[in-house]
Amino acid sequence: DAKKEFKLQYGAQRTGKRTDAAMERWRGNRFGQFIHWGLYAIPGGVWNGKTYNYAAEFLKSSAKIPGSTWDSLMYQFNPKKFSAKEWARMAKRMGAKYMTITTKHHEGFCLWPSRFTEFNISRTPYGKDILKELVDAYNAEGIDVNFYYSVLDWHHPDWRYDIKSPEDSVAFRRYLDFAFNQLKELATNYPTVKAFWFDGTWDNSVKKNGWWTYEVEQMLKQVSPGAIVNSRLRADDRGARHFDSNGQLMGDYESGYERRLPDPVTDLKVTKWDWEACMTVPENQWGYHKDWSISHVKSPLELLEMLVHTTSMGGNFLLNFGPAGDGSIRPEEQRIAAEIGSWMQNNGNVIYNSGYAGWEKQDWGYFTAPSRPNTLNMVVFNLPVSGLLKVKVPAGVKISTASTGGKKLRVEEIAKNQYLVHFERKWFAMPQVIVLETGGEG
Ligand code: FHN
Repeated sequence: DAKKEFKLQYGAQRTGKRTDAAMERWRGNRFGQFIHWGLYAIPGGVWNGKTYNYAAEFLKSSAKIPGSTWDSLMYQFNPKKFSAKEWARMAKRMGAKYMTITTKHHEGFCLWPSRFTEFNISRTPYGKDILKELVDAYNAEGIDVNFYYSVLDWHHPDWRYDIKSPEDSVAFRRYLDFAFNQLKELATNYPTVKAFWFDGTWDNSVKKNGWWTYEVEQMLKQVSPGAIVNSRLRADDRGARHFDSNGQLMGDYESGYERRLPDPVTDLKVTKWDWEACMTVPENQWGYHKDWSISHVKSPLELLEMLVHTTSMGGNFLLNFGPAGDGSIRPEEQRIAAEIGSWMQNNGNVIYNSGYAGWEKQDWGYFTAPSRPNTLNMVVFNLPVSGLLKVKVPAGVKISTASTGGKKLRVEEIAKNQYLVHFERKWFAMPQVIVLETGGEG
């Protein structure tokens, strides 16, 4: 049955993964820190004494706050405890290799002194270019910086959710020019930026203007050679998002996994392309919320398991932090960074430059494949009480050795394509890594 191919002007630009150095670096980084910071950090989910349980960065809409009231929060933005260097050091200790920051979230407030709107950092009591401080501090720690940009904009008068009249179309065209100019400004003024992370692109207005998403992608790559763009930006001629109407990924990597991960058994299709999952610590809070008792707060180990799970399927993991309005980072987030970091310090090699092994998912945890041939890592989260780990290998593959921390473990072939690795009968506080050396047919 012949599948209909659509002729598209604004569809995917490429089939298969990008293989240039910038993309290899992005892929090898594997672990990133997401930062949501804006005016919403000041009220932190609480308005006139009332706590709103929905996402703190949506407070303006949940508490039905008039635009002018919300916008005047700008005159309170003065983060006395902010230190870009401390944030960057914390990210470094956690093992993050890149950081993605909200230059502008849905509220429309800009963390950089944009010449296209007055609703920006330069008009706050803080006054300085906080984005530049962050870029410099993170880059100095060797961490790549990427820019999050919300196309949806609650502040701009020309933003439209849909185009229902000629007036809408004229206004929205002005908005698209504004956003294009802002993005060009970001790419020009912060030349070390590595990637652009688009959000707020799901409305009909954007879907009806796929050409614009295409042109933005082209422009960013011209101004900032090597720039990487997420699939969330893109819509094609027919309004298809992420994947074009012919099923091809648009942008450089897939960014649809939000607060969820692909299933390691049934969603293996993701291993065919680059992808990134973004994750919150509480259930659904990206910006700072004062009260974290309103939902489950993930533990460092739950998050670490998600990082390993993501690596095992060839994806990047972007873990969100929501600093407070005063620029401090809450103790829960600091603990997460410290605990993940202590494990990453010894075991980061099973994450960085590692990916999908092509072996079946097994009960004790995850495989990750380093770039070195004939080597695989087992990252053990669920150690059986017997201390014996069953390893099912693909047909024709042999395990020659298994070791942990340089110490050899006994490996026993117990059936066709099945081995037993004799590990310890002991309780471990953190996941253990076993390195397998494998051989081919023989
Ligand atoms: O509405 C936003 C949300 O605040 C947050 O920025 C996330 C991050 O992926 N994106 C949107 C929801 O998809």
